[in-house]
Amino acid sequence: MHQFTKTLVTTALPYANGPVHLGHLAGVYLPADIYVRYKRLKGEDIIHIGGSDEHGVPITITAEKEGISPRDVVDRYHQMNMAAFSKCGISFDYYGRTTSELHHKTAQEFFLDIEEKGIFQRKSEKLFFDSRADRFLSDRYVTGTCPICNNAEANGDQCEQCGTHLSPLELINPKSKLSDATPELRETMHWYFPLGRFQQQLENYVTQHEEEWRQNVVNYSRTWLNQGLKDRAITRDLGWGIQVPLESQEALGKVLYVWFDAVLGYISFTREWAASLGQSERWKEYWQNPECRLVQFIGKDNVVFHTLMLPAILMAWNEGRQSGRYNLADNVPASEFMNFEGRKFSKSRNYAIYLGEFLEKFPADTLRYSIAMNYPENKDTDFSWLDFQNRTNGELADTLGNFIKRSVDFTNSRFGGEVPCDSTAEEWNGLGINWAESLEQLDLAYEGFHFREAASLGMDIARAANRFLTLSEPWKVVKVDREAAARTMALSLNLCHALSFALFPVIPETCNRIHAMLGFEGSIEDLVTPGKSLVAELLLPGLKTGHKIREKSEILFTKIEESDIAPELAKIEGLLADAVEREAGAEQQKMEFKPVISFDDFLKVDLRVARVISAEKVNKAAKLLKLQLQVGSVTKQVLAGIAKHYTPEEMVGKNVLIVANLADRTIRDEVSEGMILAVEGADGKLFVVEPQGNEINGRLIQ
Ligand code: B3M
Ligand code: ZN
Repeated sequence: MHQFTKTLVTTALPYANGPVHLGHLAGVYLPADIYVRYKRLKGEDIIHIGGSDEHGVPITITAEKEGISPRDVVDRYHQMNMAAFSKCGISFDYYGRTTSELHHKTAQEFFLDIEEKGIFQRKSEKLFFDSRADRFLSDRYVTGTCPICNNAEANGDQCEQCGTHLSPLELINPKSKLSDATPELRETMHWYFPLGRFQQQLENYVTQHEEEWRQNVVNYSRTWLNQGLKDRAITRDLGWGIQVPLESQEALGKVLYVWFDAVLGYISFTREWAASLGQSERWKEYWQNPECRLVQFIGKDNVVFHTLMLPAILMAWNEGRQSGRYNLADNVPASEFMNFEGRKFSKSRNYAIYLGEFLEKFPADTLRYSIAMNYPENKDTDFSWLDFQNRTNGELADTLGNFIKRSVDFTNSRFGGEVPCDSTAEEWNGLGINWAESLEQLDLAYEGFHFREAASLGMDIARAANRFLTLSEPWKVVKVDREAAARTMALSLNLCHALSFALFPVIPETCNRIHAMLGFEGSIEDLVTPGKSLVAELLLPGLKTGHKIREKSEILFTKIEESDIAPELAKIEGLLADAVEREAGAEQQKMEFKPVISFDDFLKVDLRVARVISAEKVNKAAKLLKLQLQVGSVTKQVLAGIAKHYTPEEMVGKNVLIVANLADRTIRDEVSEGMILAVEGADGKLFVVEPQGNEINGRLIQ
């Protein structure tokens, strides 16, 4: 394997349009921080770069909703999120913002370089325009009825009800969110990045890392690659963002697409970090140095932007360059999601626990520990208040806290606050822990991004230590065999010491307090020396005879009482009740009948029986089947949203009922020339209406 001498860690830039919640923390920021802190303890050269994503439609929509400017929105949430991260102990080396001057400059440099190489394409297309608001409407500004499930409030990019990705042009009865006007189509020109031009290079890149990357990361990337990479528009008609840096008329009013700019934020912020140290060229040691390993922590919904889009932009930049070439990510540890009391976090429904609010009530380390123990490494996990309470009380307070306090107190009361003797490796192993093995496992866990395992290993040591102290009963033994009690205390104190290092990346503040109780000045970070691994040295018996500990112990964790979490549980019940009500409301709405129509209106509907002669899935539309139907002597192609309920094979040969005179519609570049009828079962399963008998040519007798 490639020998790296440095590591650059980046974390996804949260949109500065709302407070970060525990889901964000669990998926991205805590794992990154644990990793970075561990590597720092090993004396490695590593930096953690993050910041706010301050452009794009999510910001302008929030601004419009609140009646304030986009600038106000980002100022507010940038500060708020930075403060919450800091309170949580997320130790960024730099936390930037994409509205900074240097970031604008960096993104524009990239745009110009790629433009000058002639890589971009320009394409004119018709997009929705709101003439009342005098603006082009990007996807999220259009709402309308979903062509697949009939949800009347589908967004222009996606229908939340059925999950289908849509384009605004596919919506039925589109409306502008800005003015409620029916938008019109207007021609506009945009710059496109031809991802397909890099198809082969990107395939090689993914293949190279296939062994190392998580399965979900490889899968998402492969799915895109297998479908063939398409051109992507990288400019928008929007008043908020980074200007397209060209003088020409056609660039007027156009900004870079937020994802094009945001992924470059990692680079700009590293430059700003270097400048803040007064070493303005130092960022190159991290970005343009093959000996630096790039690790990008993200959530699973951001995978392709990091494994395909950013790499393609960097490949375009690197093209034709001997020097000044950028590194591509070596690993992209994308997490699954952490749910909250069995449901998805949802900012729009306010179903979330916000990090800042949480930390006003409970200490950061209790949260860090609970979340590390529920790290969504390769499957979705759940955060619940009860689990949080149990872990804090049972594991942190009763096991770890209790062990440390008893060790310190008893040494003070019976051994004058000094380590009474040295301990030996044999004694350590007598605890049932093979020390060398534990060290290796811990290293593999932290280095391999298995943070739940790392935290568990630490807690296992605490459990074994606590049990050892209890069973050794030094408070009794000291009366008959002082030397034996001394050995117990020496070993216990050394275990406290070892624990303060083993668990430091997960619960740093607590470990620093243990460090202080053991009689050290300053914090554990102060011991870090470049090139010298504290882990290797200090996880072994390190406190020698005569080492003075602090006279006073402290309680590391206060137990969480039922009354502490009762208001939180009540709040969730309220939120859950709201959700259930909303769902019931939606159900009710479905049962309301549509306005009465005349008999003549009904006769306009031409219902026919048809036979399915072939059926297949539709690319990129998980819900759709493409059916070829025999209707009398004619064949028709119909797209039906039933792929979740029937396989193509099951459909072939069926008689179905269709509306044969419905106007054609184009969905996913495919024409649909009718609609088949289906009914919905109680659990949402669809059943197509299947007329019985062999007569399929007949018109339905109405
Ligand atoms: N802001 C999306 C998100 O918050 C986006 C990530 C940018 S990473 C360059 O999920
Ligand atoms: Zn839908």
